[in-house]
Amino acid sequence: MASALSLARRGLGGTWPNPAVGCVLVNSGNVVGRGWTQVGGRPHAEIEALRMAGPDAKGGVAYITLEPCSHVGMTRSCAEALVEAGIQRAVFAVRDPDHRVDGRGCEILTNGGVEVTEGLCSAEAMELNIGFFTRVKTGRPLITLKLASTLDGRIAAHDGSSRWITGEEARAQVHMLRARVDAVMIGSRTLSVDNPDLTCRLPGLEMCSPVRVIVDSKLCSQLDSKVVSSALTVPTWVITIEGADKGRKDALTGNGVTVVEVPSNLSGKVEIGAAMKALGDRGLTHVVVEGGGELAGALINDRLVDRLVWFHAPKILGSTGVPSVVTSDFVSISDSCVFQRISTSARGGDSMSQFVRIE
Ligand code: AOF
Ligand code: ZN
Repeated sequence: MASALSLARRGLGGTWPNPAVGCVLVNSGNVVGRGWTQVGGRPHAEIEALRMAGPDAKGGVAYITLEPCSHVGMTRSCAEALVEAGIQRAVFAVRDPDHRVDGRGCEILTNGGVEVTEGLCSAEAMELNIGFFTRVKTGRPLITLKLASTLDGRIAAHDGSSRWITGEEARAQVHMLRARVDAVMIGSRTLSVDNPDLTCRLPGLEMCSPVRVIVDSKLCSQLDSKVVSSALTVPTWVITIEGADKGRKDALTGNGVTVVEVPSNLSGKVEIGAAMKALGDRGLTHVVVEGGGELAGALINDRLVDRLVWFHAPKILGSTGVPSVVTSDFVSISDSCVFQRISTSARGGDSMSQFVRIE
C-alpha cells in the first residue's frame, strides 16, 4: 500500500476533477502491475495496473489507495475490471465518498467473489487526496494559504518593493507546491504590482504548472501582464462579479482567459466563498492562495483557509511595511483564526512552517 500511495502521489495536481489514485498488483510475491490515475483523471489507476499485468493479474492481490469505482463511464468500472481479471483479493485504503461509488465498488468486488479488506493506511490515503475529499464534502476545494513574509509579518516594504523577501530555497519550495496542486490564486492588485508568472519552473516539472486564478472584482487585469499574455499556454481563469463589463470580458476571453462570474458581497467585491464554490463546481480540488494581503484577509475572515504554509525571512520591516493579512474584523483574541502547527523546517536562511486550521 505504501508503494501504491507513492504511485498515487505522481498524479497530484494533474488528475482533477478526479482524485490521484495508485494501484499495485501482486501475484505469487511478485509485483505484476503498477498504475496511477493519468493526467485529466483517466484512465484510472486500476486500469493502468491491469493493462501492465495482463494475464498475470489472475489470482493476484490488488492494493489500491481508494475504493475502486463502480460507475460505468466511457469504459467499464474499475471494480468490474478487477473481477473480470480474476483478482483474488483487493485491499483498499479508503472508501470513495463520490455518491456514484460510496460502497458500491466494494459490493461489486464482494459479489464477484473477491475477498475485500478496507482501511489499510487510511490516514495516509485521506491526507494524499484531502483536496478531493474536501470538495466532495463541502463543494469547494481545499484552500492552502501560502505566505512569505518578514518576521513581523510584512510582505512588502512601504515603497511597495517585495522582491525578494525570502531566498532561493524558499522560492523553489513554492514552485514544488505549485506542481502538486490544481490551481494557484492571487488578487488583482498582486497581479499588477508583482506581475508574477505563477508557473512551476523547476527543471523537469515545467509541464506541472497549475491553473492560474486571478480574483479581479473590477476586471482590471492587464492584457500585457505575464499571466494574461500566456493564457493560451497555461490555463488562466479570472473570477469577477456578475454583470462584468462586456468589453473587458471579451478582451480577456480573446486572450484565452476563462472568465468566471460570481455574486458580489456588500462591498461590491467578489464574494470569496462563492468564488471558491465556483472553483469546486469546475472540478478543482486544491487551491494555493499566494496573496496579497487583502485576499488573504478575506479568506481568513471567512474561516476559509484550511492550511497555511508560511515562510519567514529573518528580516524586520516595521509597521510601515505591507501587512500579510488585511482584516479589521478581529477585535479580541477570541476572534482570532486558530491553527495547529504541523512542522517547521529550514529553507536556506528562511524557515517554513505548515499549519492546519482548527478554529
Ligand atoms: C478509481 N480509480 O484512479 C480514480 C477514481 O469521471 P470518471 O468516470 O473518470 O470518474 C471519476 C470518479 O472516479 C471520481 O469522482 C472518483 O470517485 C473516482 N476516481 N476511481 O477507481 C482512479 N481516479
Ligand atoms: Zn475507476
